[in-house]
Amino acid sequence: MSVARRSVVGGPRAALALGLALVALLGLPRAALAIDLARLYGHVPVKRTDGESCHPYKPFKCPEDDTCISIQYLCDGAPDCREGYDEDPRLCTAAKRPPVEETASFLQALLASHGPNYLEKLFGSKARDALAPLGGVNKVAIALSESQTIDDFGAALHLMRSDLEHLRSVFMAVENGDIGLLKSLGIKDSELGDVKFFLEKLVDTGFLD
Ligand SMILES: [Ca+2]
Repeated sequence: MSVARRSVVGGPRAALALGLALVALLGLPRAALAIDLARLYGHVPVKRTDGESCHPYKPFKCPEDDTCISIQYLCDGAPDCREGYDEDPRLCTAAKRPPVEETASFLQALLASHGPNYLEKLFGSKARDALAPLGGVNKVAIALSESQTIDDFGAALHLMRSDLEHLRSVFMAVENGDIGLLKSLGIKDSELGDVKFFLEKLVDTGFLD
């Protein structure tokens, strides 16, 4: 997909000429011209040299260098930043997941409702004391956001194999539409919808692959 995009026939010069011709033909306003050209040139990263912030057309700044790229080139399968940061699997996985702060609030709400050891039912014995042995709620939320698969999640938090397999069985039950297992874990009827939605969102973004 991105390979085709990157082999624009005639290169940037021809693309510019085409863009100008189209603008002249259609009489597009200035703003449209700017957006058009930005998109045509989007595959050429801009190197910043003046220390100023990125141009609005290319708002994403690569962390390891001064290159700015268009949002469209994040996680598109082709590296644009030096070191390929824009294709970092953790970044690209997190982009598909609920925001970390949302996940953290969700876990906090379950702990507030059921007590500090409640999440042992999901994540196993290391999830007692409000997830302290796992590094705390935020660390677990970040791992849920960035881990491409449940095995990556287990590795990130050093979960025991048996705990990981239990968690996998919970996810698989949800994937198969079996909410009986969630109920058996003590999740309240009023929470079932949210818990199911949360787990499904992870499954939908490759957590069980
Ligand atoms: Ca890219």
